[in-house]
Amino acid sequence: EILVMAASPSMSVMAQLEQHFVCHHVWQVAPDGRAAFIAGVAPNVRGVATTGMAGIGAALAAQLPRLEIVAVNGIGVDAVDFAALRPRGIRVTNTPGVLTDDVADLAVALLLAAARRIPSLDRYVRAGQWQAGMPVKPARALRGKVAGIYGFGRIGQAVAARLAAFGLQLRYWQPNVKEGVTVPRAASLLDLARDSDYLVVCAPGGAATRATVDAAVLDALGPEGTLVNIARGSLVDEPALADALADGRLGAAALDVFADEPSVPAALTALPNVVLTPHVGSLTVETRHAMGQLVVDNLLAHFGGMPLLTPVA
Ligand code: 8YV
Repeated sequence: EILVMAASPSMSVMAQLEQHFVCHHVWQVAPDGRAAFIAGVAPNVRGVATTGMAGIGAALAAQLPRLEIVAVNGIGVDAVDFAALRPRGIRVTNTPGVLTDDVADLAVALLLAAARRIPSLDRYVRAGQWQAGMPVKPARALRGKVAGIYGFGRIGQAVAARLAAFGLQLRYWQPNVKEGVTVPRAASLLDLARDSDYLVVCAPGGAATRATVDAAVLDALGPEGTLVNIARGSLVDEPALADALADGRLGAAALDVFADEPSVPAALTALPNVVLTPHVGSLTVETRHAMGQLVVDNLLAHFGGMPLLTPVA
């Protein structure tokens, strides 16, 4: 029996889960009834299929005495409480690789949307301001500018490859040196921000990166700088970001992820120089199918006594 925390948009994935497992669909239950629902089925649950954002906390894990595997439908495992799972030998899988291109595409789309002010120009056209002859301020060209990539894993490198085609110069920073790449590494995150016109956050969430994009980093990025975040909201000091944008100490921000999803601070939604999307980096038909298939295949491998396809070390 498995707990399914969220629906997959892939019908085939949902059908396969139903075919192979007794599924308890937590997402079908109204939020205020979920605790009782889980308590009712908990004794027989041996697997959990969850999202990158929801993960699994210590409280839920403690409720599931027969839990063997947690299959995360995402790359980020920052919401998985490994301290609660490891002593019990509970295995964790995620979905690396299959979402890289779509997440990188969204990072570039957000960067372009902020740079060319597409959302506010869309509002301008719809509001009839073009016909009214209202002036449009010219944007800044991308070519020759510097994009700094914070976190140079699969997604960071895919973002860099795309941005190179726009004539942007590239730098990256992460704590460990990436071997075999031609993009230069900055000496620190602060240096990366200082050198960059665009800072693209592609690093994992979790305690090690929490609020590392702080007021000092945002000030280093500066009044002509733009922050793009497709990783986790936890990496950014959100109140400091809203202040920097409101004061004009930071030029713009384009954000797919937030500290406390699905709430987005009013201080951000009120600003015109902010582009917002609701955590949709991997939300394409193709990628969500591939992610869901990995969830299914990892669960089948585990319960079939086979090696996991994509275990988290
Ligand atoms: C999804 C994600 O939002 O991969 C991740 O870490 O955050 C996203 O792909 C989520 O995990 C979908 O289940």
